[in-house]
Amino acid sequence: MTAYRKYATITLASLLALQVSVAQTTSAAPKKSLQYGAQYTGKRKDTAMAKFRTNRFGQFIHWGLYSIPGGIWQGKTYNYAAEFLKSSAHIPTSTWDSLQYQFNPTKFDARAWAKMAKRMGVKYMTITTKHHEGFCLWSSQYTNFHVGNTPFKRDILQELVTAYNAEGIDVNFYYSVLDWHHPDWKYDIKTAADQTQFLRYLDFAYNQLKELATRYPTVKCFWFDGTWDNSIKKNGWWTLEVEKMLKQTIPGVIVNSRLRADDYGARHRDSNGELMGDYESGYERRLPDPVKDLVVTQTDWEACMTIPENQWGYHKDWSLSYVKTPQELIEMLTLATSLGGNFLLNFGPQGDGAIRPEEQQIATAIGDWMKVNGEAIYGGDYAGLKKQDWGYFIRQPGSNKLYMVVFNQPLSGIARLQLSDKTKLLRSYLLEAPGQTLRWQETQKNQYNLSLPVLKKTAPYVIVLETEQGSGSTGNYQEAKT
Ligand code: FHN
Repeated sequence: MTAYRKYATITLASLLALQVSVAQTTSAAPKKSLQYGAQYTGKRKDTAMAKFRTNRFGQFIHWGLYSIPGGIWQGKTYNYAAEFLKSSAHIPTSTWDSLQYQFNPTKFDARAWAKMAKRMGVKYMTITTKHHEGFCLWSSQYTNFHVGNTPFKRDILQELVTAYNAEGIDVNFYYSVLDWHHPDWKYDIKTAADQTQFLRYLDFAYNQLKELATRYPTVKCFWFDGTWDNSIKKNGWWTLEVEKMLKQTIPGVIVNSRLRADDYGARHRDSNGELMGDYESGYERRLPDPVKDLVVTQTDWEACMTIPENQWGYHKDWSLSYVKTPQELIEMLTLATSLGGNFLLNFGPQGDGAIRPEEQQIATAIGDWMKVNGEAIYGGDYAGLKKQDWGYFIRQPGSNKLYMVVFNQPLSGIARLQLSDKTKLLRSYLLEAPGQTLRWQETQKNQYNLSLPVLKKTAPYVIVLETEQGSGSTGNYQEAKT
């Protein structure tokens, strides 16, 4: 028996008795004693996590056999996520898997992808090493269903890791535990035979993950997905063993919240409400509410986003849904930063390895903005100030600078700033024109009216507030008597 599997002999009775439901945790409820719950609380304080946190902006890449048909099968267009075409079009596994022999992305150029990503301003990239279809972008020794057994043959993961790292961009690995190809995958566990079979799959996945961590030691994070089925919820022990193995193999490596299931099948947060994994990765195609969701500031988190409404893999026809503009995506990145989170923007390369023109144009537009304004984003964090209509406050920890990213220019030309106590405004200027200082007037205690520049802007702009901490307001302001 694989040594790590000391927990695997949990009795079938306990498996079947497991009520796979997320226990509603209230603060009044006594803490449950958990074997597979959160291993720590709060934010990691180490340098590897600090780097992930200050990166703020990442590129997600979904690339696999699904990129070849691009959402169209036997002449019919399927308006659902292209990486789900196998199920949308009810394609038999044997037919789908034969796409392996068509995989020959002659236009794939890892260095060109990395240069585009650098130009866009991302600091990390997360690549689908294996998506739900089970096809591996590396020559895994644990399956034949991989890039080595295609006309292309080359080690795509190695080329991407080398090219992106050469551009100073960290590489993270997405890994789908859900695997449509593997004969031992199970969606649920109903019998002892089910568990015996599923343990064979869990060994396979464990070995693949150890292979990835050993073969590509510069990888910074494992981004798990496809762990929502009961079969995983009933094997929470395995999820903890995987996390421990990865962190022993690559000290400092980061694991997202989608891997773990606790003793009761709770995911993301354990049955005591504590986050499992190193950051919350449940914000998918949505962002937290800047006012209601301040709980996000208690842990690290990341929102992942598609450019069309719901296409992760390449879809040939983007006219089927709304496609977000660079400005909308810049606002999402800014919002995430203002709440102390990361933003992971998805690209779906074509089956031939080229990046579609629409994605290249978006990458360039965002990169143009980041070149001027990235200082506000990289390392930016929640400022602890009330959300304002004109846009977002961002704090740079360790500096006396506050950033205002203005999306909605007030008609009054004035931005009313309520800074925190003991914060005095010293100077304000446009980030893109530091010599252009802005006028302001203190109107109330720690409250300032800032005169905004009259700008004919078609893109958001950033104002820098240089402050002095520790000194309060200068004026003697009469507190209202009510
Ligand atoms: O089913 C997958 C989907 O294809 C995509 O990979 C996203 C990315 O977060 N995750 C799952 C849907 O939640």
